[in-house]
Amino acid sequence: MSDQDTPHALARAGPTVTRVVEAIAETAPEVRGGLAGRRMYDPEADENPSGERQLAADLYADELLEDRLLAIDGVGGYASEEREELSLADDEGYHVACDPLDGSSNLKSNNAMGTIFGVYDAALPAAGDHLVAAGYVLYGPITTMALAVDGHASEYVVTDGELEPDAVDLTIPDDPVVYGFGGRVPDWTEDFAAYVDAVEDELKLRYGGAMIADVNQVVTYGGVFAYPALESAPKGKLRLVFEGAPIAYVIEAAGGASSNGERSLLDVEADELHQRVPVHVGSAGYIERLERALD
Ligand code: P6P
Repeated sequence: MSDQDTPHALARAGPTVTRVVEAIAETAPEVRGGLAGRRMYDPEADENPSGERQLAADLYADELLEDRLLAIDGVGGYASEEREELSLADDEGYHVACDPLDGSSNLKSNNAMGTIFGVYDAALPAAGDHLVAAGYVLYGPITTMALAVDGHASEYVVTDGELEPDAVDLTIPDDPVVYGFGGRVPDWTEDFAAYVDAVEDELKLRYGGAMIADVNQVVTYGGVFAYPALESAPKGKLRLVFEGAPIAYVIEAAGGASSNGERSLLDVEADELHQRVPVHVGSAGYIERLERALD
């Protein structure tokens, strides 16, 4: 099948998943348009289930997505980083997990951020091997979506809420260029720090504080992103169900690899909805080296 005949990711999705992805794209202009007036912490909100203060923009995006996604026939549940419990619309159907505004702390500094989503064919919390689709909307200079369905990843430009295929076959380049590692250097474990010493001799630093913006650099240029286990936080910072597994699903569909330090993030059991996990994703060679370094 020639390239121009290769079906893009959304063309491989069934009717419900297609509607979920289209609804997230349709919501993107409203989310982006609502950011300017919502850069402050919501005075009524306290903290999200991970103990992080919530911006008005976090809650705004979360409410929009819950409303639009639970209205879709075939979607039984919605969960997000911003709310303690799962919202149920039906006792069957797909469960959609969202990080409504990943990297919202970048709003104050006007840097990139976005929405992460995962469509699970099981009740949440569920492991990444229950994902049937996953992706992220990136609010950068332009609004894009990276989407993976059935092991195939594509990139779209989102224009007025419509998806326009930009890269039908989204693949991590063979020659890695960039790296980005979260957490404070003194808080890295000795084994991870030794791995970084090698990587920083080979690649150049790209770290902006919003996972999907940093991951999108890795997808675009090749390399590795990690928010590793820390001495002060052995499980790292990022959430498995909302961030780690969906991003791993996209990265692995794009020909890369993921790891919690030992195995693919898609194979990590999900015992709690908001459980954290060390996240390492990117070019397969760097993930293999990471697992050897932490072994
Ligand atoms: P730090 C954003 O808050 C986030 O959850 C991820 O998007 C990002 O990778 C990480 O936290 C940034 O954390 O410690 O660098 O502020």
